[in-house]
Amino acid sequence: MNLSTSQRQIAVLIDPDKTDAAKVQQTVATATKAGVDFFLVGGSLLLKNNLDEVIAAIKKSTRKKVYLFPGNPMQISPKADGILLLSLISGRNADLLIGHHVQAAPLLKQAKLQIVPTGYILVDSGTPTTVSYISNTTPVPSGKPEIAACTALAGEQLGLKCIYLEAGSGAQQPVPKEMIKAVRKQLSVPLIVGGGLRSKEQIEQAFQAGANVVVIGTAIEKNPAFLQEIKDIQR
Ligand code: 1GP
Repeated sequence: MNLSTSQRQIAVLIDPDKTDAAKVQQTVATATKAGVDFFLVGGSLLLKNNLDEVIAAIKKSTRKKVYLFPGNPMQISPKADGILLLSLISGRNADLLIGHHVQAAPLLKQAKLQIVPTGYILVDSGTPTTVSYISNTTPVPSGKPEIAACTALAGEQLGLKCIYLEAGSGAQQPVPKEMIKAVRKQLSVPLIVGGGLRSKEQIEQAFQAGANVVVIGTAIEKNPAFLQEIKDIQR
């Protein structure tokens, strides 16, 4: 993955539970034509156990890179190009800070994936999201940009290579622009923003506030035609 603070990239999140091999090929082909930069694959549960199959289908439809965005340590596939190795630095759940990483380490080494050490910051979006429930952690209050900024800075000081500000998949409200700005001001590593982005304006606003990557999942699952609007996004 070529993450950089001077770029504005769009990533599409594919949840393998919400698609199948045929459907995903169509989505990915359309997304590639629309100028999407790379794909993330992962979900909270993976009820269908189809991770390898979905990544193989994506790879048939695009030459863009595919990165794992794992909801748990079982979601590792050597078919991907790399992995966002997430440490949930906004929470105080030891398993999500380091425990799962220990369990996954030997498998990850064998898989020879590009590893992107990522500080994952969960932000309150008004109502509980799957990630807040499953992670059993308290999100950063949305009106406290300074907490998010200090958390991101601590992550960078610990050596993490990027920060992901996450409102949660399907969030009612995306991460506020004031929080993106405050985090961007403190950071020198790339900033990924996702969760609840469902309009062209919200995505442009996230870029203007300082996001280097925006991640879109639910809006495309619900309305694949939204990919047409992505073409026109000001970057
Ligand atoms: C979730 O940030 C991603 O981890 C994408 O969220 O599904 O709300 O677009 P949405």
